[in-house]
Parts: sequence; C-alpha cells; structure tokens
Amino acid sequence: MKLHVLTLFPEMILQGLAPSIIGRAVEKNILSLEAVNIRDYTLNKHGKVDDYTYGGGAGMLMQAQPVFDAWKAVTGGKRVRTIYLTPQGIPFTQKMAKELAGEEELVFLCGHYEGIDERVLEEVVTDYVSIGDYVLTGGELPAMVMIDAVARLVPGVLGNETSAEDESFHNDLLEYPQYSRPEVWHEKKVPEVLLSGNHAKISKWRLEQSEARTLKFRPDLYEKYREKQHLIKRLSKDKRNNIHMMESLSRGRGEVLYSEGENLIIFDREAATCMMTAENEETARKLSEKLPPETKWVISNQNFVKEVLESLGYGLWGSCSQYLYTAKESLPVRYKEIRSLKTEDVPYVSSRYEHDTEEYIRERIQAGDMYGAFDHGRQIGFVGLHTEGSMGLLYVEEGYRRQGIAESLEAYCVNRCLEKSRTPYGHVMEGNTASEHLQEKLGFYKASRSVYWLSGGKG
Ligand code: 4FN
Repeated sequence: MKLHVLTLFPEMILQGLAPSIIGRAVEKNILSLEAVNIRDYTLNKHGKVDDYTYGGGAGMLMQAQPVFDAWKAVTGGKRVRTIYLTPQGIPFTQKMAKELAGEEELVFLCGHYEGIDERVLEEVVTDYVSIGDYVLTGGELPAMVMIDAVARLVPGVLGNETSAEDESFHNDLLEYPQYSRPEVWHEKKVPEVLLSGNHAKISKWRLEQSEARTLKFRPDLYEKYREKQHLIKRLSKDKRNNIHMMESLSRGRGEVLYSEGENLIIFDREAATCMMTAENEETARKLSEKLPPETKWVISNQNFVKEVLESLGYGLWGSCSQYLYTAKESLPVRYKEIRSLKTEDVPYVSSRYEHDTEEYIRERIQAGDMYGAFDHGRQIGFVGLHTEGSMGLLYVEEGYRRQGIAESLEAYCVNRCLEKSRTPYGHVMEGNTASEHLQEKLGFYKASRSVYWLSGGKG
C-alpha cells in the first residue's frame, strides 16, 4: 500500500511513525510512506503558504495553489482517494479503517492555521474524516492515527497474526482486564480463574468481563453486540443450513446490512461477499436492491433467491453442498508432514490451484490460513480457509492421491479451526462425490439445502 501525506511538517509524520510497527513495515517494503512538504510547492518567493481570510476574522488560511500543486505532484492528477483530516469530517471508525485498508493508494491532507481554502478542497478531496471532537493545532496527528489504524490491517504488516484480529466477538466488545507477572502486586492478586489452566473457564470469565465492561462504559456498543448475538441465536435453530452466516457474524467479519424477520443480508466486506435470505420472491427482489455495489459474490441457500438474482443478471457460479463439523474433538492427522504455508510457498500453490488468483492465495497464506503437506520437504498438497471462513483450497499432487493425504490435510485444518473456536464448515460442488465422501468420513454433517454462489450483478 502506498501512503502519501501532504503536510507543512513532514518530519512529524516520518519521525512519529518510524519507530512503530508501521515504520518497520515501511522498511520491509510492505508499505510505502511519503511525507510531502506543501511549502516546497509554493510559488511565493518567501516560501509563504498562508494568507488572510476574505470576509475578515482572526487567523490565516492555507492557500489553494501550494496545496493543489503538492497534490498534483503526488497523484499526477489521477483521482486517488484523498482524505482531508478535518473537524467537519465523518467520524473515523474501525469499519472505515477496514474499508480503506483495501485501497492501493491513499493521500492524506493535513491542515494548519484556520484550515485550507475551500476551492482546492472541492477539487482534490474525496473523503472528509475527523478523529474526534477537540481543538487541535493541525491535521498531522489525526493523519497518523488513521495511518496507524489502516496500515496495521494490511496483510503482512503485523506478521502472520493479522487474522487473529477479527476472531470472535472482539470487534464489538471492550477488552477484558489483563494481568502479567508478578502474581501479587501491591497486595492485589491476579484473579484465581486465570491461574486455573482451564481454558474454557478462562474464556467464559473473559467474555463476562468484556460484556460487563461494555454494558457499563459503552452501552451503545453493547446494544449492537446484543442485537447480533440475538440474530446468531435465531440462526442457530437451523445451524446446518445457516452456519456460514453464523460464523461470519460470530467472527466479527459479517456486518448486518439488513435484518427484518427472514429478510437478511450479511456483508463480508473483505470477501466482497453478501449472504442473503428472504421471506419470499418479492422481498428477495427488494432486498437485492440493497446489495452494495462492491459486491462480488452473493451466497444464498434459497432456490428462489438464486432465481431472482439470476433474473437480475447475476451468474450462477456453482451449487454446493454445505458441510459442517459440530463435534468439539479434534481429528487424528495420520500424515505427519503438514505445516502452515509461508509466502515462499505462493508460486507452488498458485501453479496448482487455478480457481483463484495468485493475489488471493498470497493473502490467504499471509493471513496464516493455508496449510501444506510435504514429502521430505517437497510440497505435495494443501488446504485452507477462504476469506469468508469456509474450508477449501484443497489439492493433492497426482502421484500422492488415494493415500489419505487429503483427509489428513482436512483434519489438520479442522483442528486449527477448533483451536480458534471456529466451527469448521465447507462448500463442496454438487456432484463432487469424492469430496462429499471425504466430508462424511471426517464426521461432517450435510445441510439439507444447497448453497448457491452467484457472481456479478451491478459490479
Ligand atoms: N483541527 C472544533 C471546532 C472548530 C475547530 C476545531 C479545530 C487544525 C486546521 C482544523 C481537530 C479535531 C479532530 C482533523 C475543532 C481534526 C482537527 C480532527 C483539526 C488546524 C483547521 C484544526 C468542535 C471539533 C472541537 C483546528 C471542535 N480530526 N480546528 O480543531 O484538523 O481530523
């Protein structure tokens, strides 16, 4: 990702971010960060960039010319996403951070004095964003706040633990209290449960603490959390058919775009995938108007939703059977040479797996969601989780088939899911009997309804 900051104090940005994880990602060339001094672009021979405001009033304003020329030098005049940090902007949120993390290039514009001449803003700014309600001396700190929040979501910036971030309910709740050594400090003891070694009990305690804190300090967040939990509970009445939506919500990936009775749209922004159910054909038609324009895939397990979408120009990519693993016990993994894949494994995987792009495979591997089987260090197969959470990306080299390696790979993947408290589930193309048998052998249950994957539409 390329980040440019237009500012009167470039050293503030560069020195402020250099020692952080973001600075390290810049060194590793995962990010590029350029701070451009607006003053370098003024045509004024004294280096002046500000002037009095028309109509009078206290203070000075940054002039249009140097801001515009600095912006043009950075973008070449292309319509690059340009964010002006301003108290008038829309409040910056984690949701926005996630959305911006998907961009290739971002420009941040930082104001000083009383602000910037309106005319240049009209020509270059695409987004007006604020980080909160207080008076500041400039937009640099807000830009750094946004850069920190956005950049850490870029795959590779935090190392291999990125995917850990959006696990479970963490996005909706405040943190539970945490303790480190020593066990007693100022006569205060670490809560007993945390020393018990009972992970189920610890998780339960942490969740209760998180809920209690959120209710007390952020009733607004708590209300959203409660609504979502309510929806998950409702979906759980038909878990086999609804597991894809339940997992998406409980992992904090899915946003509820619409929910009213049976009419439901869950949007996984990162996967650009909507999961949709409707009461009947008519409401399906109405719901489809609410699908965001950036939607690449729509998943539904209702035949009439599929038909409505097809009539609207969506293409049916495939009909799948949904399988889920409801047991809590991990599975035996017979084949021993299996490990997490690394970036250097990308070329092999993408040469063997033609259903997805190399870019997608790389992202999946960097998220820590792909596992490979090896024979004396040589790659012979792999399995993984798709962005929206289903198991798949399964492949075993010709000469190694029918030896239980696919079974071991899947079992390995199931175990990793269980460790992260996910319910393993997957979509098998209808008619792929080999894969269906494998799911059943591993103890997966088949949902009664097919899952339809549709692509295209408005996009
Ligand atoms: N601030 C307020 C009202 C009027 C002015 C300000 C103010 C820096 C250039 C803008 C401030 C806060 C959050 C940018 C504040 C932000 C800024 C931000 C910011 C110098 C002009 C200024 C009612 C919000 C208190 C100065 C309220 N997020 N003006 O601070 O840039 O991004």
